[in-house]
Amino acid sequence: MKYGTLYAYWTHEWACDYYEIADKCKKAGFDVMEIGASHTLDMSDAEIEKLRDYCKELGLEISCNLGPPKSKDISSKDPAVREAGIKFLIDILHKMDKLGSKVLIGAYYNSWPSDFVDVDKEVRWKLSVESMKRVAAVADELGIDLCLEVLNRFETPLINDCDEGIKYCREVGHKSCKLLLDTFHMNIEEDDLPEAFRKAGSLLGHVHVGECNRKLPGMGHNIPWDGIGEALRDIGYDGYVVMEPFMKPGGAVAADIKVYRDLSGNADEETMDKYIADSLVFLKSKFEA
Ligand SMILES: [Mn+2]
Repeated sequence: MKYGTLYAYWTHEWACDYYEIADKCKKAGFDVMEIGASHTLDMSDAEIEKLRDYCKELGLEISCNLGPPKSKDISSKDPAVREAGIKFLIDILHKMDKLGSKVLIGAYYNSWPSDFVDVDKEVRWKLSVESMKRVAAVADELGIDLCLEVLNRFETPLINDCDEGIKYCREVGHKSCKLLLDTFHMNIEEDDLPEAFRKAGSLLGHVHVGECNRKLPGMGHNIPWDGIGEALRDIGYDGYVVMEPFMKPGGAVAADIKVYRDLSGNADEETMDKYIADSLVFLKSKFEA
């Protein structure tokens, strides 16, 4: 397993300086930096190559995290919106190919954050699967994994637990179509977290880790880290394990994630750096046993 964090741990806005973040990831001991996938579309090929080479030199791999806007929802009943969404995803895959990034994660089987205006699940599910088949054909060719994130009921009506995720992947039926399980969402929806990881088995393509309130792994007491580590070892999981902590209020990140209090104990930047490095040591002690 390789360990990483979402870049937004250190930012209040979704935009950031990835060179600065890459240095912080490296300093904390990570192997993976998770970036915002849509940012790759704003980068020229030269900028993509520069970031790729910089991360390579640091020994950092890159995963890409995506929440598409409503205008690019591949489950939309509007064919023009679906087409725009499919093109958006395929354009990102080609940028990722240039970046050397092999994992596109997120709930891009619909838009995010979902507004729950149209919860006609059966119809939107079918439209989403048909759209995803076209995206997955490109991902197959490029050797990029589409790791679809199972979200809790407050963030999407479409895929809320591991069973639904498995069903969706099977309907898409492409080798690139895999699952992302996130302990924060699972804590709300699954009966048994380690058992859900076992059920996902070889379909598991990516893991997000965090406590039930999105603090760093090791800061709480509700997530069964020992059992999850055991399940991941049992299924032979060798992908990325990426932290997705959100502990600070303020800015667009906190607004989208709904963080309205400081969960860090008003930590300064130095303390935040120490928290995440300590969390990585904790996580490895549970997962690498
Ligand atoms: Mn997540």
